[in-house]
Amino acid sequence: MLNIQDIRKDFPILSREVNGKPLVYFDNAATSQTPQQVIDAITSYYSGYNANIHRGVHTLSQEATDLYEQSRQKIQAHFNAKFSHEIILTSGATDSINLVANGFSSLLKKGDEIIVSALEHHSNIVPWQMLCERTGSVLKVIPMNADGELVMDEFDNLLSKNTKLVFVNHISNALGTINPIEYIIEKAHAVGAAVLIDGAQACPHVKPDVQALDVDFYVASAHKMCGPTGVGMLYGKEAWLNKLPPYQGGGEMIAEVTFEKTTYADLPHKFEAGTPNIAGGIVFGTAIDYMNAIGFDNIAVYEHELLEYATEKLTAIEGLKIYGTSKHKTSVISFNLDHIHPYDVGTILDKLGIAVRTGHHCAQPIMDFYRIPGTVRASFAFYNTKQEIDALVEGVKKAKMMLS
Ligand code: 7TS
Repeated sequence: MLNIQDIRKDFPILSREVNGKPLVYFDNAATSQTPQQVIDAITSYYSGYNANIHRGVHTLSQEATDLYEQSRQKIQAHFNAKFSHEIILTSGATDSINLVANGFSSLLKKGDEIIVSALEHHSNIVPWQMLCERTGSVLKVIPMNADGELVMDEFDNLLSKNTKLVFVNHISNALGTINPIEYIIEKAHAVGAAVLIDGAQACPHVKPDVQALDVDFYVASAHKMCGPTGVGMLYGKEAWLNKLPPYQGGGEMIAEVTFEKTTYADLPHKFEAGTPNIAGGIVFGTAIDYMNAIGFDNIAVYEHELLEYATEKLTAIEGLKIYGTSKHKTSVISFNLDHIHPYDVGTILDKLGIAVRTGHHCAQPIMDFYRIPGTVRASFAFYNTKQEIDALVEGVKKAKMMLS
């Protein structure tokens, strides 16, 4: 059992007010809040050992390098990667996806097929469209049903010997649906396709095991899992990372440079050109330690309780419709009030100190499917409470009264 009141003390922002009301932070799917332990680790870096990494003989540089590499090992252990050099530190999930999409430019040819899903974030659609434009490959889409689930029969039909890549998110950021990635990976591998799983929305809720999944690529952003913005990771199987060409050229990613020919560094540095977000990389590990100390099993049980509680209370409001009603979902509730624009509901909730996201959540095809401009999205984390959900429910009732 989690002691939520104790956990909340770790997050200084949770005790602030917004518009004269206690902050109720329900925009965790956009970014999570930051515990003091992570804030302290950022301060320690800048006040104690700020230096560039992998290049200095001096003590500060060595200390920073050691902690950066230790963090990579923590990330490796967390995701159960076989080698630490299979963990590439990037600026986030978007960067990780673009790295892979760019690499596949040289491996695909006209007529090859790429499969994405109807539930993707734009960052897992646009880079593949750009890749198709460059290579003449064709993008195919696994459709969704009214509950916000992927239609697996259709996926089976899309697969063929031409399928080279499949990209699906682990959990939908707009609806909360948990996708059957084990099935998708197995079926894609059976036709010889590689699979990238976008775990940006999953990693705050579950602990993926990349070896058990046998996935080729898995991406995540630290800022959705109690870490800072501007840092994330790409897991790739060693064989795939060796096959992909470098993404960006620059310092740190080379073995030797002459004007005639440059040779590239070994993994992971081949994909890490330039000075990275050093503090971010180091405290990504701190954030993972923090979440593991709370425990992903505890998080799953508690967040499910919040999801059920909020679903029941919100559904009882007349005229409120929830989008994303799969039995397999995490603590994201997307909803609309009859005839009322989501932005107007969000604005009234903000006046009451309640932070939600409104709009298409960077997943416009989902909104098109439902023929709506967007939704109000409340996304819960392990530090939220039922009392906060009560405040949301009262706020939504108030918005309905004011806007009807
Ligand atoms: N993939 C998914 C499933 C996401 O939810 C997000 C961000 C991204 C990729 C991109 O992550 P980034 O860290 O590179 O930006 N999702 C959201 C959201 O739902 N609201 O704001 C960001």
